[in-house]
Amino acid sequence: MESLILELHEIGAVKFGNFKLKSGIYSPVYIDLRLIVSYPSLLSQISHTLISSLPPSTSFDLVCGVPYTALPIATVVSVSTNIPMLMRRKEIKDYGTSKAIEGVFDKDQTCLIIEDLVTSGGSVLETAAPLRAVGLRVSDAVVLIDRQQGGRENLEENGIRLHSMIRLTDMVRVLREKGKIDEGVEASLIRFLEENRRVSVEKVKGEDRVFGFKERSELCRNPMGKKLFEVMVKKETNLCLAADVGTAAELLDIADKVGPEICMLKTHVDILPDFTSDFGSKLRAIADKHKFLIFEDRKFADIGNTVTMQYEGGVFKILEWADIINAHIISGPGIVDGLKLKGLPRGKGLLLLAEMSSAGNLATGDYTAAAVKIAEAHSDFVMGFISVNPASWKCGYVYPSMIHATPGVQMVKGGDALGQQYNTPHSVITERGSDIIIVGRGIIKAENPAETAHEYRLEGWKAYLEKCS
Ligand code: 5BU
Repeated sequence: MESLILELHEIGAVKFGNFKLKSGIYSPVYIDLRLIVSYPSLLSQISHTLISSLPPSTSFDLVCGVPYTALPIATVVSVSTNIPMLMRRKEIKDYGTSKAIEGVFDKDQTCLIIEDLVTSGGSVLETAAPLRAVGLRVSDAVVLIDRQQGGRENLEENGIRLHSMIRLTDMVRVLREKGKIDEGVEASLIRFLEENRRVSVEKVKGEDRVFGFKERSELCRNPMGKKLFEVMVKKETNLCLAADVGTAAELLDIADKVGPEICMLKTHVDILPDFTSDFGSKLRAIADKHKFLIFEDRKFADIGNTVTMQYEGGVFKILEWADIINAHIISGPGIVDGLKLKGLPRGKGLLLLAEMSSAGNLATGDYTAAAVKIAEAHSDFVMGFISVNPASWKCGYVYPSMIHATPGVQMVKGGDALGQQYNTPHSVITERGSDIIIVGRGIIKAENPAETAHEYRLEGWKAYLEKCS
């Protein structure tokens, strides 16, 4: 290890001074491992040592390097161990097959992530998300240098064990012992690490670009989530109409009028006095005509066994016609298992209620974080969340494949007499970090709902484009 550290210093991959990092903080040390491609024997030595430094209990079927610096390391590891490699695309092409993960794999295989340097762990998580989204297991990551600034803890919280070959403090100690740096530099580095013990993933990611809907559709494991992203991109709309009208006849009428403007139509089927068994097929015909998805806002909340019956049976037979449903997590993850049992074989999707829009609601903090955990453990069926302010969530990294839909939206901020709270489309999409605006009375009570829907659609989409740029 000593000779490796000395060689990295020798080639100028480790520099001391005052450097501005991606997170905005100043560091007395800068490490640039991109150089190693110019030193084949060093690259080979690093790759061999990385793999032999793993605990013997670490098992994996595939390796994947975090782009770009770790790609050559992963390649050498793959060639020398004969373990197949995958590649994660940073930019997803919009032609050809447009895959986020290149290479051959089976679902449920385990993939080891290889990285050159870890600070917060944000880059490892960005690679873990699309790997997990296609059904691979990611439980370990191996890194050449750990800057000891919270990466290990941030990754642990996301179910990834970090194995590091060299810790920054060890590297600095060796360099000082070998007379490459003096005690003052070592002391300033130790002070720096004390002061910057934990760089949050958000801080580092804050400077990263926002994933676009097209890219995110490639990351979806749930087919309905993928479809929704695709509809949004194709129709250029992130508007969902909450069709809370008095009768089924009125609902079908407004669905046809507003259909061209929306990506999704939200129903409360149990408020329709004239519901008949052909309601579903009539609404489906309109949805197919205008290419939007149907979301029944049923808010399931019971135990797994009961919700299977509520979903499939009764008068409404929601499973037959709704593309998307939602559920509270108050009863625990069994509710997702129950709904999944019926919905997944038919390609349906589920939104979990992570937050609510009404004043004084209890879906906050740890409850919201629990919804995220459950969603990520069931990302084959859960396509996203009902969210109100996902930008404020303190639960760390949320898969970009998860879609956020937000109710409580009107052109002006305010509320109703029964606790509903409204935010504007712009604030919901840009400041609050959501993807879809759900608008009810703002459209259905307007004089001309189709025209008003058009205005909401423009506002919502403009805000999305602004966020991307
Ligand atoms: P409004 O007319 O835009 O206030 O209608 C909002 C719709 O969204 C309505 O159908 C509610 O049932 C639904 N909703 C909500 O307002 N707040 C929530 O937290 C959830 C759903 Br979940």
